Amino acid sequence: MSVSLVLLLSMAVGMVTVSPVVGVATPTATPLATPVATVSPMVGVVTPVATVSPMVGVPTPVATPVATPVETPVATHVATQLLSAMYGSLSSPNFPEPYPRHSALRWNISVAPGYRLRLYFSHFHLEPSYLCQYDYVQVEADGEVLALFCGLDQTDTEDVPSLKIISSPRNSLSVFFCSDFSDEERYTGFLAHYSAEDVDECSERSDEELVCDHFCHNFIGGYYCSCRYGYLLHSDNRTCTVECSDGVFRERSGVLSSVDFPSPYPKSSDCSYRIEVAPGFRLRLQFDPRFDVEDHPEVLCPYDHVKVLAGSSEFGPFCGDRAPPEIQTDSNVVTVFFHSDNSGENAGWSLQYTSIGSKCPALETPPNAMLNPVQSEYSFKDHVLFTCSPGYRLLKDGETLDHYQLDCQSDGSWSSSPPLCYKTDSGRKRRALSTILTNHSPD
Ligand SMILES: [Ca+2]
Ligand SMILES: [Ca+2]
Ligand SMILES: [Ca+2]
Repeated sequence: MSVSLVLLLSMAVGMVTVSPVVGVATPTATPLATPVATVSPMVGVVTPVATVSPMVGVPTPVATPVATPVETPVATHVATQLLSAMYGSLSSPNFPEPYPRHSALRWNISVAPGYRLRLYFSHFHLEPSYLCQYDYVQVEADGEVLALFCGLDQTDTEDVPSLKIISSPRNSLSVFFCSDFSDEERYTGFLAHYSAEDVDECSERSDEELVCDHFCHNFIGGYYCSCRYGYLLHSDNRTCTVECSDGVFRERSGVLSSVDFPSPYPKSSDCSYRIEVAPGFRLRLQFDPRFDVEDHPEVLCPYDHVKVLAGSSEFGPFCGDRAPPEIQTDSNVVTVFFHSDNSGENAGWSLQYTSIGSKCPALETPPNAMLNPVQSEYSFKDHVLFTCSPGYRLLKDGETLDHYQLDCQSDGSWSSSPPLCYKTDSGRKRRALSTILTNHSPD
């Protein structure tokens, strides 16, 4: 029986022919089956992994072939059957009669995605052997061995299926049956049944992520997702996104935040918030300390981020759990961009914006003049009224005036240059009227 082991090992190490290992070249080394069923198809069909893995547990496999093979092995052709029905059965050759020696059969079962396969054996009667070296049934899925069975009863080294149900992780399953050269006893083989069953994707989560962002609906053969009111299902059919890019903030100050702040913000969303105040004002942004935007320990904001665009200046990207510092822009138009990817639960951000006018340069008080109001600094929309000390009158652009107003303009410049005060002369003819105007002028 070790000859079959030699055969399998020789296949595992990639040897194409059997005879050099066996050392007994006889005519019967040629396959007895159809000429097509030569050694090569066997080597080609039985993948090295599948062949080697049941052998892994064999102690000192190299030493075993030393036992002189008495019988000549016959290379076996692996007959492969493809099964795609939603249910069915499979059995050893000649079942319920004893199975022949030198058999190798494979059933590849595959159904539509959204199903998994259940397999169980209603009859199992194979030649027993230590670690199932001789005759065995191996169940595989996605290249992994799910089970290796042989024998009649469960032992320390042999596993029988009994009433066990084998479930495939996905929608395919492969069963491999192999019998070696010896059949000194009669074994009736096996009968197995399989059926496809729905995968409940909604209750089975993968990769720590919910299958659906909001609501999951299972159905036979698949599932679908839906979103809470106010959200839209993203084109990934999984995450729920929002419309968040319309509307312009025009008030001089205000608050804006990520959707649902401080509840987790929507996934797969690209939001832009535009703030637009009158020209001459400069916007200042102050983030709420409760800042929480998904980040990465090494890469700068690869998932979600906030960015601020103000004129030609860009601030950010910002992410993490620390609020960005106050942002003073030079612009009256600011756009706040917020991008979120398709995973994670983070509280988001909120910010308060204020606008301050452009500052005008400090004013020097001309001799004998008075300013009202007197401030340490003046900004857009501030006004300053000039008057002259008693006995003096204003002269501006060749005109004599009682007072003169300067406006701090949107671009941070004064509307004109300051006027001058000059001492009144002896124009007595107009004095009475001038005095009234100068001293009592209410405007
Ligand atoms: Ca056997
Ligand atoms: Ca389903
Ligand atoms: Ca995220």
